Amino acid sequence: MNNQTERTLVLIKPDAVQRGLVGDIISRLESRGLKISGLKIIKIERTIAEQHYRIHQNRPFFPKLVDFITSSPVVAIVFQGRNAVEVTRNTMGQTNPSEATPGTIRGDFAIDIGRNLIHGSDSIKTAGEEILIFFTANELLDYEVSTDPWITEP
Ligand code: IDP
Ligand code: MG
Repeated sequence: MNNQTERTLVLIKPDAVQRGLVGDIISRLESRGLKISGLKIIKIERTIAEQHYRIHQNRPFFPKLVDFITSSPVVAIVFQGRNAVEVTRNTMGQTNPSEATPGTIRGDFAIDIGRNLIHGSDSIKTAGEEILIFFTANELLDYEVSTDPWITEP
């Protein structure tokens, strides 16, 4: 992985899995130019969810957030590419889907902050921590594809 490449954690949340939006969400991030480094479908355990969302542990919505994210399977993905953290965040759209710009995932498919379809790490530091919660090193691949120089200027 060259030093301009970042990795970020995406969780396609239970609402998106139940609504059949997994393919569309992956497709938007993939066609943006991000590469899948790791991917799996999992049912998140409560202790893992509490760890992942620990920054929000004192917020009133925390119990419902943990209930929701553990209620049904999620698709966990590590996306890799230049500015992967920022690119993923702006492809997702604002946290509250009612404020998210049309053209973003949340802006096109959601209306409720408690059903906003996707998680993406909010900084490079957070991404590093979150990836470790969901993936082991040998589950993450770094590989080249022939389109690399057509997506990212070397
Ligand atoms: P993010 O997912 O855009 O990074 P955060 O502020 O990190 O947003 O919040 C984590 C998740 O907690 C959100 O995606 C959303 O599902 C939920 N959440 C955040 N704020 C609220 C709220 O005010 N009410 C209900 N749920 C919320
Ligand atoms: Mg967040």
